Amino acid sequence: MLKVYGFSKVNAGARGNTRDLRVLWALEEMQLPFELAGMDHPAHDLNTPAYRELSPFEQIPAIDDEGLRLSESAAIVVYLAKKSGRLIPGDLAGESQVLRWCFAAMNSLELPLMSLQMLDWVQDDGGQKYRQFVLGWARRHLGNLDRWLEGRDFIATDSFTVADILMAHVLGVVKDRSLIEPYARVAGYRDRCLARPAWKRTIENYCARVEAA
Ligand SMILES: N[C@@H](CCC(=O)N[C@@H](CS)C(=O)NCC(=O)O)C(=O)O
Repeated sequence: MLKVYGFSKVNAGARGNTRDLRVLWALEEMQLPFELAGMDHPAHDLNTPAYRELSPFEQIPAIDDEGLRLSESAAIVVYLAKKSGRLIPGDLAGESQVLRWCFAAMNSLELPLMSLQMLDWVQDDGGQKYRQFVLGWARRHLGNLDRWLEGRDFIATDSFTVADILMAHVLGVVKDRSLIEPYARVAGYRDRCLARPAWKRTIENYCARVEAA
């Protein structure tokens, strides 16, 4: 049985936004059976030699599928898509488009958006020059994403794929709504993905299960 390592307890600020949700959402879309291993972050469940075998950076999510051990949310959702034959096209050209947008979500978008969020967490007033730079970087990529979305419902192909799970999650965890709202197609795309019944079930189950530390 596929085993998924997700949080059972995590700090209140992160609860509801963590990256195990990407994997849980993909599994819900694919209707694949799995067993959940709940990990308590404050109790240091991630900082053991056994868990490091699965996840070298001691992070969530990770999976163990009958001995196939994988970390990195993007690698996991692509693996699950290929395993199930769902949420990824079967041909090389279509698969490449999905991979392209998985990388774009994890790199071109998550990097500036997460960096901005972290700068706001640390509230380092001396970092204003750097913050302005990162803000410009984020806005440039959001603007380009907005243009790409013209006439498109989904990011990589005509139908919903695992690239949309990653991209919608990256956009959805941005706390500062005013950052995304000027990009109407990006905001509409995010809302369209997050309105999917499988996401709603995923986040509901997560909130019922995961404790806030
Ligand atoms: N690139 C990794 C990042 C994983 C990650 O940052 N996980 C966070 C939770 S969302 C984590 O486990 N944080 C706990 C820690 O670093 O101690 C992925 O996409 O899976």
